[in-house]
Amino acid sequence: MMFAQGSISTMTITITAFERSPDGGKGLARDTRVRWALEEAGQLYEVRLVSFRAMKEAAHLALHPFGQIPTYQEGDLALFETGAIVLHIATHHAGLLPDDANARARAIAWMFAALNTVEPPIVEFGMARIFERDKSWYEERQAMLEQRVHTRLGEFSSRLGRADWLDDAFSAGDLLMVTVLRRLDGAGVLEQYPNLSAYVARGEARPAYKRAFDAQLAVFTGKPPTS
Ligand code: GTB
Repeated sequence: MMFAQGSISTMTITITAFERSPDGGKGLARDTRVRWALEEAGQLYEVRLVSFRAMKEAAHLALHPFGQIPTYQEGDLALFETGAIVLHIATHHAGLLPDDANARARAIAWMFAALNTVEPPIVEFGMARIFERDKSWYEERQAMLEQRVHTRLGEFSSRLGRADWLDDAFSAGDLLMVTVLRRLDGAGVLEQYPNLSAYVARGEARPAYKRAFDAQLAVFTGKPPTS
């Protein structure tokens, strides 16, 4: 598959994604944030779909030591970890990081905050909902994990306040934060923070996000993206 927007890198960018994402095309797997960053940056990219089995085989492990998706290849460069991939895209193309040095540093701090401070409790909470439901201690642990998510969301909600984005303009920090918050889809948690729900909706309304979402959904529908 190949998706085209805006200016073109001289080298082909290839990312990997699930051949069949367990989310059924809801855009919750982490290739969506890389697709979104590439769309914001106006870069063409190709997608190589990998099965769960292939992800653990030598060829893929050479690209990703933990046998996961997404990976990113561009010429001689092979990257894994979505934070590093989005930062690479944001560093080399306009649109995802401000020019002002301090604003740029703040945006990068928010990228780390999204992945290092906000994402872990959200992922832990979500994983328990999927894999631990049959455990005798599920309810008790789940209440604790949900409380940890609320702690972070409450703090983040206070900081975001009425602002549209984390700083003056949309940045890679917002991109990662929105994708992290989207992992709460269906949990009935984010809705308790109207400013955060609106923040996620603002991210999802961006044309670049829509193109990224449609492209990952097309893996399921088998139909080419419409936007
Ligand atoms: N820290 C790494 C990064 O940011 O790149 C984490 C990468 C990662 O967790 N990749 C997952 C993976 O490859 C896919 S995104 N898992 C397979 C494995 O570890 O064997 C996580 C994910 C998977 C599925 C859903 N879903 O179905 O809703 C959501 C998110």
